[in-house]
Amino acid sequence: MKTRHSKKLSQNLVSLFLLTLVYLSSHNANAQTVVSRARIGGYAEDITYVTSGALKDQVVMSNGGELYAASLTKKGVLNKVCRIDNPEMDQFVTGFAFVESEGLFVMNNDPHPNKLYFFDQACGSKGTRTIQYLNSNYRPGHIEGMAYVPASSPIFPDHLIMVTWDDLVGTAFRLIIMRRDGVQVAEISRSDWPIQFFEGGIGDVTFLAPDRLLVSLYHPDALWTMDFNGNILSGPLPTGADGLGEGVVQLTDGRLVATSYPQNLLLFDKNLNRQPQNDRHDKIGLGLNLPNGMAWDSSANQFLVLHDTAISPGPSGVAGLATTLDNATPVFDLSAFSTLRQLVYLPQEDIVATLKFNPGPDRAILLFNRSGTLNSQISLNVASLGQNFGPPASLAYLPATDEFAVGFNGTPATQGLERQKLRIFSRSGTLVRTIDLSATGTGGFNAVEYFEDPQGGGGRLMFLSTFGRVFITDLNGNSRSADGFPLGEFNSRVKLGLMLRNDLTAITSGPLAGAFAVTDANGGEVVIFRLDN
Ligand SMILES: [Ca+2]
Ligand SMILES: [Ca+2]
Ligand SMILES: [Ca+2]
Repeated sequence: MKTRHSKKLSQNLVSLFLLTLVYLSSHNANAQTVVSRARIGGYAEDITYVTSGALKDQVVMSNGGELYAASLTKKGVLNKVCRIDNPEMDQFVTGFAFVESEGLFVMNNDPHPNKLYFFDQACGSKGTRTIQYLNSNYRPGHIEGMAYVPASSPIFPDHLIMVTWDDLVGTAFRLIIMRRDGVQVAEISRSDWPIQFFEGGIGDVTFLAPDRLLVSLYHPDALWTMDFNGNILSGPLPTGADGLGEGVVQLTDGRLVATSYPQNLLLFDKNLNRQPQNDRHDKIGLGLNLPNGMAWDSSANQFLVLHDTAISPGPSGVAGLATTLDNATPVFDLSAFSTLRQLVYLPQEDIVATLKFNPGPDRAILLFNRSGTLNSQISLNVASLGQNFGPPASLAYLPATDEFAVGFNGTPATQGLERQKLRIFSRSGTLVRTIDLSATGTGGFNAVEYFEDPQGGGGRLMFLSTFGRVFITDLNGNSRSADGFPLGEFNSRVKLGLMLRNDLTAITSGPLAGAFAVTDANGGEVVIFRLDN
């Protein structure tokens, strides 16, 4: 490509040649090859019961970006059905239901709270419908589970219900009742609901024959029945389990099924008595659920994966994951910790570091020895920093300078600007400098990783940015070379097939050296990819 023929070529051909050169160098800087991918963990967001079609008589769950189905009567295996792939969806599905009168699934998507997404039983898109709220000014702060009211109901037959939250602090929760075309016709919302409703929030709702509703809360007191005016009829139901709230559905035979973390199915008879002997405890992938941190362990040529730390039930920890993505071994337990995300490895000290992001006073970089003992920590709380950067969100380690790079979420007043910054801390916890990323056009990023430019350009940073955008900068946050070329940019949704991406790692040793891996926590997925040079 460096050959020059310009003297022999017409002006037009030179232009074409130059255009081709630009195209090729842009292509080279932005091409990626997926090496491998795997589901390593699961998390059920909602369940429904299918009464017709290919999945008839099965409980179907939305789990990661996929649907899984199981027959409860035969105690069959939990099968992957299909993958939801809709370019309008910018988040995992939080609610879904089987619409009996159409034989279709309906789903919601939190960034688009005025849209309903319809799919057939093979995940084929059947279009969207617009939700028209009774109050045209209403825009929920969050949306959750969905339910279908069967034609047999004396009240709102053949309608949909969706759980909405006015905000994320529990001000009000609503059960939005709408026609299948999205027009809201009623709502159920009470300020005198039991305190548990406001402590945990409503996760899901199901019609309970003949004329009631049952809701599930993100609370140990999870299950309550009510009438269509929101009057509590019974609850909390004894469940004998933690981690409920995401999904609840009544089967045609009257039995009730509720999910518990990560995708257990808890059975109740038609009188709502527990039937634990009929429960399901399925594992998806390697059981590394909600993997929201990933690092490369160059001492063992394996990945380190932070898992199950986002929600407390169940053992959480760091696991070693083989590059084949098909087996994992525990490295250390983190059950004594919660609200952790991101993972980095410090090879010269054999230390694993993660971010404690909540509650506020506990914000810190936690450094663990491989044995799992806490080695040290760097406080990132307001008192230590002398200012409020909000919760820490992303973490990288800069080996040449022995520093940590931290991205913060900001406060409500500062988040727009704070999310465009990368804060560099020394190992003793001093804020050394701040990298301003505003010139890259980013609105924020979920993760950042250090790697060595294989072209000899020195240290580089790769950012997993909003809406799937991935870009590369130098260690000062410049996303272009001195002569104006992007250092690298691509879309991870298009190129890697990931809806979300929580952390990434550069692979620095072994046969995959030079490649990268990304993890999607809610998708329970890992993708290994290379940049093509
Ligand atoms: Ca949900
Ligand atoms: Ca539901
Ligand atoms: Ca990482």
